[in-house]
Amino acid sequence: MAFLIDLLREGIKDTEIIDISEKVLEGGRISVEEALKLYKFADLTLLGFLAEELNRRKNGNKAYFITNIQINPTNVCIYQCDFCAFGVKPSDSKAYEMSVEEILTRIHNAYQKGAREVHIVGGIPAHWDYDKYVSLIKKIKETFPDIIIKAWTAVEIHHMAKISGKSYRDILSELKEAGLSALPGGGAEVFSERVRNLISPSKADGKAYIEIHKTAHLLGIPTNTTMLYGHVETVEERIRHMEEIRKLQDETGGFQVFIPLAYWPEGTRLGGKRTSAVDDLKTIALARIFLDNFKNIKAYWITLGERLTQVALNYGANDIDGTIEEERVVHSAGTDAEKGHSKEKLIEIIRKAGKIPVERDTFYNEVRIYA
Ligand code: V47
Ligand code: SF4
Repeated sequence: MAFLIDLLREGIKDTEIIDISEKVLEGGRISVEEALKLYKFADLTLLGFLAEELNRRKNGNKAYFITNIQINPTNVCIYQCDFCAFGVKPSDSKAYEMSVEEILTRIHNAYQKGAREVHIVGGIPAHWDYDKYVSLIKKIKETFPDIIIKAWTAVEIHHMAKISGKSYRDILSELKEAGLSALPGGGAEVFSERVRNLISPSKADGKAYIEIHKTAHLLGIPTNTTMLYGHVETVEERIRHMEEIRKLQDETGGFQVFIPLAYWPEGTRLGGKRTSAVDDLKTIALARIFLDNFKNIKAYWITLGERLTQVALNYGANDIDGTIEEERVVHSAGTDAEKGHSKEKLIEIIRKAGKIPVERDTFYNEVRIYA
């Protein structure tokens, strides 16, 4: 350790950056201000070095993937967030809704190929009642008892509360009873009120998102969590977002993984530019350094593409998500990644990044190590 710190002192002129780096290497928790300094003034290579050192202490040389299927049951959505090219009005020529039979057939096909998780996230149509959300979970669980269901974001849970008059607690308990095992992390965007008012003023806000995840944790439902970055937010707003997440994790320990989602602008009302690779890597690295109470940081291959995902696995990330089969949300906004990948391809992506591929389940239990 002393050797690493001496090395830093030799290479870096800025004493504040050296002090923060020393704190990180000694396992200390950095403040919002320190994180902001690191993002603004530390080299990308220094951030990567610090993040990867912390990652290796927690995860060794392993990187995770899962054999799963993502289902986006409908793109019809009452909210129309400005950053989203997926959600459309019912009258739109691109509008679709899968029948329950179609959803079951898709899951059946993926199950035949070894899928152990179904991840459900979609639009929020006005005509779905509360029972539709619960009965879909029940039907999937009855048909595929050993598949794990990770479904409905906090935005959907908040909407269910509005249309049913039930509490978050009752809704999550009923979904759990029906067969839901985990919540995905979508819908977090950036918690700042300023940002929410600009990009998605009417859906569940940051406070509701945190309350729903906390309620899930207290009911024994683990959850994932995200941050959509690279649109109108400042770097400080990103770090404050991660601070809220770090606080709840201290309280409950119920988050399994943090997933920074790079914004894709094509076809959105918000427009703008794609994030740069440097910003993507800095954001992943900073998440690893700032979120000292997280074991897992995901480099989502759908938003980063295969090559940058490989670099991210050496900048603090230890997970790349899964086989997916057919992703539609980020593909509507122009990502050039494939729609899904075979398990063999994910193993190759991880191996070529210099890491040991490990197949995991939804809860990050190791299923098979591909040494
Ligand atoms: O909530 C929407 C984001 C999320 C765009 O929990 C966009 O394991 C980029 O949350 N550019 C849905 N992103 C996906 C999601 C997710 C994905 C993978 C794994 C997990 C997990 C969760 O996609 C939405 C929104 O934040 N999104 N539009 C866009 N233009
Ligand atoms: Fe609807 Fe979700 Fe897209 Fe917003 S991000 S428009 S809530 S599908």
